[in-house]
Amino acid sequence: MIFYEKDLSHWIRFFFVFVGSNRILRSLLFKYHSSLPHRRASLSLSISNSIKQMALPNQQTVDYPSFKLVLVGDGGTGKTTFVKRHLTGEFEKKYEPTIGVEVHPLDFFTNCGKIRFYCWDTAGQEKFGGLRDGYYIHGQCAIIMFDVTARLTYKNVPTWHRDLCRVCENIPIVLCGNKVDVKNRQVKAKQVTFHRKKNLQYYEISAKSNYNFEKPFLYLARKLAGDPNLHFVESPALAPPEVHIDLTAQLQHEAELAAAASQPLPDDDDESFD
Ligand SMILES: Nc1nc2c(ncn2[C@@H]2O[C@H](COP(=O)(O)OP(=O)(O)OP(=O)(O)O)[C@@H](O)[C@H]2O)c(=O)[nH]1
Ligand SMILES: [Mg+2]
Repeated sequence: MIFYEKDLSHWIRFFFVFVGSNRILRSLLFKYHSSLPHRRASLSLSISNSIKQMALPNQQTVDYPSFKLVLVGDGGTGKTTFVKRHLTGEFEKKYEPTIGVEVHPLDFFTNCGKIRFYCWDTAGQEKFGGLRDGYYIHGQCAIIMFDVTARLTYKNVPTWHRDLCRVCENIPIVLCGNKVDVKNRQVKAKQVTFHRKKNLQYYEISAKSNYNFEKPFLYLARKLAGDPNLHFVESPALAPPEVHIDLTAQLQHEAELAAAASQPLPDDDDESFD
């Protein structure tokens, strides 16, 4: 009997591995999903265990609220570095290099209880893109990342946003400008205006120094819970900072960002920014 159960689970696993590695089957599955009426993210924490239906094979599900978070942006902007700062998120990572995504379960402790983000860290580079939009299906919130030291990565933000919104309508999205620890940044805080046009939240972050690490997650948790007062009661265990940020200079950037927010939006800033 024990043998039989082991055998059965072996075959089930084999089946999922086979399906997981079969691109044709996956794309058929994607087309099927795309044809379904879109499932909107609910604004209540209580519904969130619906993520169980979307967890990857052999991924552990939990009995507290959990949400699928899609992380997109150009290659090299620091998406993987960012999610890997959260140390406990590493314990059950699922890596599928053939289809270009890693899923990390990241837990946070709020005054309303524990919350989990299944963080779908997608490949930014075209050649490793895998299913691309296929990973966005059932996304309940998202982070779009660019690199403040590489202008092109900011210029490409509208494309990531458009592709994401085609699959996931009306989900809360945070735009993150990463690597603000670098002195000679190419995208100044006041030049970042895309979030204002699309009603996104924007944060300046530095994955390597942990600067503002929690901010995007807190914003998304509040939106998903429909509770603007939700707060974290415990800091997640983070990897020690690899670099240190010049806080005085960064506060200056943040002040410029705040000042720019009260200025009228440029007409076609996406095109004129180069
Ligand atoms: N200075 C600095 N470098 C960073 C930071 N975050 C990431 N990097 C570096 O940027 C490079 C790319 O980081 P990744 O995390 O692999 O980028 P990615 O967005 O996951 O790239 P793809 O997987 O190709 O989409 C690495 O060399 C990181 O060390 C940061 O906050 N500051
Ligand atoms: Mg990566």
